[in-house]
Amino acid sequence: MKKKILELLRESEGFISGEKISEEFGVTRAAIWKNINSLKEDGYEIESISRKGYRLLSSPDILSYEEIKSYLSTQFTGRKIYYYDTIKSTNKMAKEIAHNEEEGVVIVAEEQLEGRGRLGRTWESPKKKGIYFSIILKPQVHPMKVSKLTLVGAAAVNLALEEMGVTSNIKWPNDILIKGKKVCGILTEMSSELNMINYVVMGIGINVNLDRNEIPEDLQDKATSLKIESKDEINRKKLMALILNKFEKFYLPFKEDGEILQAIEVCRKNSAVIGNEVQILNGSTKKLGRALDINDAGELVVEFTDGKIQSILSGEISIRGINGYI
Ligand code: BT5
Repeated sequence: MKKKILELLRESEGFISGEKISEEFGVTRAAIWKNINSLKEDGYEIESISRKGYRLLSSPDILSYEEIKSYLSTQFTGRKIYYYDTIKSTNKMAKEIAHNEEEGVVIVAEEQLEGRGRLGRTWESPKKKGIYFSIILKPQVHPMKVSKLTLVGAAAVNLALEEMGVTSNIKWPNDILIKGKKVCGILTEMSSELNMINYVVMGIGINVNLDRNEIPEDLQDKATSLKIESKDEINRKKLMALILNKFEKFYLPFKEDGEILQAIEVCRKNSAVIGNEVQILNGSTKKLGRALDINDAGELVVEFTDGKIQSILSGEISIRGINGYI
């Protein structure tokens, strides 16, 4: 009922009377009053004037389905969204519910208390300053193909940022950088049998409206936000929807035959890595080389210092910058 009343308020230009809302939904005036109050508690600014009725003045800056849907053009991605004000980790929650949910379901939170990176690392997720969400996927392809899915997320974020007027680069396989500093990280996790995927969870975290002093001390020299770089507040609702739109477009071919050629092309064109000297970290060993390309399987092609050329399926790399490897 609350959602329907919100919809009606949005659609009506000017005031809508309590009487009209009661007629529309067949509920009492008291019930309407209760729902309006609940919407106000959610952050909607609603003016109420006796004999005139109710008018929506403003909507809160939150990432619920109701708020992002006007920008969404997907068939199934983000058409069901579990929205949390605070959560430990959207990836953790997504994995808990994935068995009973359909592909495309999204878990989003305004804040994560235990946001996670790869290998047990942390993802800083301050409240309402970023976008933190996870998408549940159920592709019927071989589990071996899943690691390249991260590139679908990376290409989607890169193009969505471009559409918002922010130029970024993709640091294979899971980071988005602006001028060499990390603005977004992607964590892809999977549950599978030997040759069948149960589910994949792709978590995307983006630093959106953080000011410089809101970036944690230890990340100051390697992290940034969209606001810091573009010197403007960014519309989080629109950005999240654009990412989901582009994600679905790149993901559909993967569902068909496990290929993601369009996404890989975006990752190549906007790569922060190709042509640069890189350090490949594998457990405790480090190898130096030059990144040559990303092949059609989504692997990074590297020429090592001994002249050997190898394709790397997934892993940790750092790029040589002016101050050494970052
Ligand atoms: C990642 O790991 O970059 C994956 C991050 C995924 C976060 C999303 S948010 C929604 C979903 N739910 C989750 O719990 N996670 C996902 P990795 O490549 O391992 O990078 C982690 C490293 O990035 C940390 O060790 C820090 O050095 C740095 N870092 C942490 N928070 C950051 C931030 N907000 N901005 C930039 N860098 C950060």
